[in-house]
Amino acid sequence: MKKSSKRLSAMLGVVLGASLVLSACGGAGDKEKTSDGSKPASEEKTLSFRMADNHPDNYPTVLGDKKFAELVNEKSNGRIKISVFPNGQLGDEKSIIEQVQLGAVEFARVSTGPMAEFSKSLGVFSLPYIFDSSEHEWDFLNSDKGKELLQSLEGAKMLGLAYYDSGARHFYTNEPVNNVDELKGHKIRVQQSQINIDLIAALEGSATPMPYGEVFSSLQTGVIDGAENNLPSYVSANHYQAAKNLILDGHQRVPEVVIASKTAWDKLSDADKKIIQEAAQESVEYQREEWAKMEKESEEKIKEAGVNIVEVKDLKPWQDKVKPVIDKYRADYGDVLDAIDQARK
Ligand code: BDP
Repeated sequence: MKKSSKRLSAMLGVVLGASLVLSACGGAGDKEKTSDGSKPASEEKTLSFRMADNHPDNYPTVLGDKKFAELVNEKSNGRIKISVFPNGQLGDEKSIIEQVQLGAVEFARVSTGPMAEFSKSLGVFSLPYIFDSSEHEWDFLNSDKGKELLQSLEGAKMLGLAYYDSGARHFYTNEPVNNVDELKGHKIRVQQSQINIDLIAALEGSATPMPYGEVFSSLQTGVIDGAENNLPSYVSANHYQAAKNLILDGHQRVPEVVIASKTAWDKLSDADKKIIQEAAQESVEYQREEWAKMEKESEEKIKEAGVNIVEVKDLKPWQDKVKPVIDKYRADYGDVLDAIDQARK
């Protein structure tokens, strides 16, 4: 019942979204003057857009989205309105990316994990242990190559506007896992991409790709033995209540990305594009501050909840075991991997 009503509202959303794009952007390229010679209608038209996020209200990405929307509204003197739909209200992440490609949803904040299946270049972020730290990751994201990747989505009918922080991902399971070899045989949920499937295969587990929103109940019912994510997701999606064993291996740093639909984008004036691009970039600092806060809070929460936390002192056995994944994808991502190495201080 709940699921079908969700689906219905998502479907209605597609129709509504499409009509919004039409009414919002229909005249954006129209340079005609009005009969009294005042400004072209396109410059005065109010534009309304939707932005999707699969996290709950107050999660750092949703706070970032709202800051982005607020800045766009301010910079356009209230003319451009972006309404944020959190909680996966407009659909799961994969379907959101598809809707953005179609122009049915104009903006979204998604993980670069599933984006890999739509725009191969972003797949590099799902490769294991390529960043040493948050600083290393962000030095790369802010480098020319990092920016180039963000701008590489046009072929997939999207635009990358900004990266958001998503920390490091760790494994968590219903049974204790004390070292890399103990992951063997576990059924682990992963983000929906081939690299993630290969990663679990290298760790001798069995990969179960599925949408994020299904992970909690799948952990509870035993459909999967474990999953992996950053600490704020582990806590806010309640995974920590179902999988109480956490091993801090930090296998990936998969940044979030704010995307725009190219269909909607192409109908915007250059001035409006600039407003939106600047607002997205300006929202990053705030999102990262909120991220840092929630990472700390989540750490406290899992300690209080009595989660069995295993530190990984030596990453070498983990890195050795997943080397075939890096080897398999080196041909695809060699230049980016080199740039990531160079961003290491
Ligand atoms: C979280 C990302 C979210 C993904 C989720 C996942 O913020 O966008 O949907 O991971 O594992 O960290 O699918």
